[in-house]
Amino acid sequence: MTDRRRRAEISGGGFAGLTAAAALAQMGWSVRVHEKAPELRTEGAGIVLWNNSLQVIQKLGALPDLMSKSMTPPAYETRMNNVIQSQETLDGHRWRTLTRPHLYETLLIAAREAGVEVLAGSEVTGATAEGVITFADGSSAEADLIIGADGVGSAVRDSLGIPLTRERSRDGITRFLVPRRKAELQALEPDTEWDNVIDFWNLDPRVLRVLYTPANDEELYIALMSPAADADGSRVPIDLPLWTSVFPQLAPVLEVAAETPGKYYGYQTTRLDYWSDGKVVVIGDAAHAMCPALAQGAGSAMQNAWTLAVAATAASDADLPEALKEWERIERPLTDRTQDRSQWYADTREMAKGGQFTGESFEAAQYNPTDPHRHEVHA
Ligand code: FAD
Ligand code: 5PR
Repeated sequence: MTDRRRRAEISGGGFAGLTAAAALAQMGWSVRVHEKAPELRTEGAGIVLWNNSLQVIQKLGALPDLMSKSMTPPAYETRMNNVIQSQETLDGHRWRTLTRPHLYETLLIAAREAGVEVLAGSEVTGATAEGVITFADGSSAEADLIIGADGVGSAVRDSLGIPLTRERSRDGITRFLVPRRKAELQALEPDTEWDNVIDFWNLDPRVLRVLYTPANDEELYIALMSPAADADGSRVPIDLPLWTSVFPQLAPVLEVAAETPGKYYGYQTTRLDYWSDGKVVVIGDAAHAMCPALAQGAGSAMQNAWTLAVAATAASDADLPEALKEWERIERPLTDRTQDRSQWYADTREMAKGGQFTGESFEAAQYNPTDPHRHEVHA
C-alpha cells in the first residue's frame, strides 16, 4: 500500500522546526526535518518559558520530561544599582526556567517518538510555492507542506524573495551556563533569595546588566548585557575585573564565566511582508526574530508552530495556501505586538524599573495557543 499520509519537509531543527515536526507527526503527517549543522544540538545557555509554550509542550505530551529538569523560581526580582525595584511572584501563572540543551532534548524526543525523521548535515537551499524543496547536495523533494524554520538567516524565506525589514539594537548579550554555587553566593549576600531570577541593572554611570536565572538545582544561566559600543563590556572572554567591580556579589559565578569562551550576540527585529507563499510557510526567527527582553523568541516560535500544524491539518490540499494566509491573519497580530514590546524594552531599557509582568508586556506569556476558543469574542 502506498503512503497516503501528507508529507511535510521542514528546514531547520531548532525549537520552531522540532515543535512543528512533532505536532504534525502526531496529527498524522509524514515529516522530515533537515538540519544543516553536522550534529543535532543547540547553542546557548538558558531559557525562560511561559504559558504559551508550556501549553504546547503539554499537548505534545512532553511536559513531564520538561518538568523533570527545570524550575519555577519563587520570584522574578529586578534591581537597579543593587536596590530592589520589584519582586514579582507571578502567582497562578505558569513559567519555567531551564537550560536550552534540556528544551532541545525534550523536543527532539517528542519529535522522534512521533515518527519524525531528523536529518543532521542536510542543508536546504530553498523552496518553491508549488511545493519543491531543494538541498545543497543538488537533490530536491516534493511535499504537501514546506516549513522554513531555518532561523534569522532563513534560506527558505530568502529563496521566496519575501521582503523584510531589519532593525538592529544597540545592546547585546553574552550568555553562560555555570554551576549554581549557591553557598558561595549566600556567603557574600545572606539576605538574598538566590533561587529568584534576579535582573541586576546598572545604567549610570555605565550600562552593564547581569540577568541571573537559576535553571535547575545544579545549573545557573547568566546573561551579561552591555552596549555594542562598549568594547570592554562586550569583550569575550569577559573582562572579569570590570564585571566583578560592578557586581561583586556575583564574583563566584562570574569567575566561571570568565573561563568560558562565549559569544557576544546583538539583537534584531525582522518583519516580513507575509509569512507564506503557496505551500511554503516560515515560522520562528525565520519569520519574526525579536529582541530577547520578553523572553518570547522561542515561545512565539513554538506557539506559532503549534497553531500552524493545527491549521494545516484542518485544511485540504487544495485549500492549504489559503489556510496558511488565514492562519497568519489570526495568529500574527500577537506576535507583532510581542516584537514591538520587546523592541521597545530594548530601545528604552524600561525593564530596569521592574514591575514588567502586566498588560501588554505579559500578553504573550499568558496566551494559550492550544485553546480552540482563544479567538472567540465575548460580549
Ligand atoms: P533557530 O534556533 O535559529 O534554529 C534554526 C535552525 O535552522 C538552526 O538549527 C540552524 O542550524 C538551522 N538552519 C539554518 N539554516 C538552515 C538551512 N539552510 N538548512 C537547514 N537547516 C538550517 N526565547 C525565549 O523564548 N526565551 C528566552 O529566554 C530567550 N532568550 C534569548 C536570549 C538571547 C540573547 C537571544 C539572542 C535569544 C533568546 N531567545 C529566547 C530567542 C530564541 O533563542 C529564538 O527566538 C529561538 O531559538 C528561535 O528558534 P528557531 O527554531 O526559529 O530558530
Ligand atoms: N529574559 C531572558 C533573557 O535571556 C534575556 C532577556 C530577558 C530570559 C536576554 O538574554 O531582557 O534581554 C533580556
